[in-house]
Amino acid sequence: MKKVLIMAGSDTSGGAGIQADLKTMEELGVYGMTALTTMVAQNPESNWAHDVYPIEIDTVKAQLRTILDGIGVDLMKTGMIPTTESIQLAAETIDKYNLEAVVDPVLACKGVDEPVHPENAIALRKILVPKAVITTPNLFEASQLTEMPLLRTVDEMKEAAKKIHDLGAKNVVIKGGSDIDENKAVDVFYDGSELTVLEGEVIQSAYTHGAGCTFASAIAGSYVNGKSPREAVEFAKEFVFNAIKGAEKLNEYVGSVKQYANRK
Ligand code: PXL
Repeated sequence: MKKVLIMAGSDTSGGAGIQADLKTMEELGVYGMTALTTMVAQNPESNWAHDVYPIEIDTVKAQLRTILDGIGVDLMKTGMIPTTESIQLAAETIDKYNLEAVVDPVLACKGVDEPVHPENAIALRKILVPKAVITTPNLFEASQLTEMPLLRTVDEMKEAAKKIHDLGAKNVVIKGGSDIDENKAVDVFYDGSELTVLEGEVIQSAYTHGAGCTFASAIAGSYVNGKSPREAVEFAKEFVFNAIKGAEKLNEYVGSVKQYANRK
């Protein structure tokens, strides 16, 4: 059984964050352990606004100690890390334990196109993304990491993937979703030698909360189980497609993807 350290935030509504990570890894037969960095609570009285409650750094360190000194892991996966201090801690942890890390450079929850904390974009760019074995930015995060305007074309995605690789990330997949072409789900993958455009079917669903976390965790889970980075990305694309296909509405604001829709 492969073991993964998930260093990420809790999505109280259950759809994204460590909840999505653990559900995804369970489907892949991977044992996930969590170092919680922050809690996100959504406010039903204010249009489901996302309020972020960072966890004290010593508490994060205590969780990392349990997982790394107490048990040990085969891979690390990062999600929402709310402060530059905790981003620094993630990077130091990778070095100290000589870990491979799948880095999902979460900067804001879905639908936000301004960084809530611009200093976090800089810290991810300078400190954490350079250490990734695979990193999975969406269009907004890729533009923040590269200091490019919001990406709008496949050519811009390719340029950004090369720039993010130049930062140090060994493999980069930029998630275009349906924002590049409304008829196709377009992602760009770059491993330092070959640029690949991955196209999939688009599902029109208003309830896709948690798709990004699920995608990165499916990459992490299949990579730690032995697939190459490129195979892991292709696997994850299909996994998240099925999860979105099975998505369900939870309330008037949000729904959730369904990882177990992948069960045979
Ligand atoms: O989807 C990004 C995301 C990541 N992590 C946590 C979240 C969200 C969005 O809601 O709450 C904890």
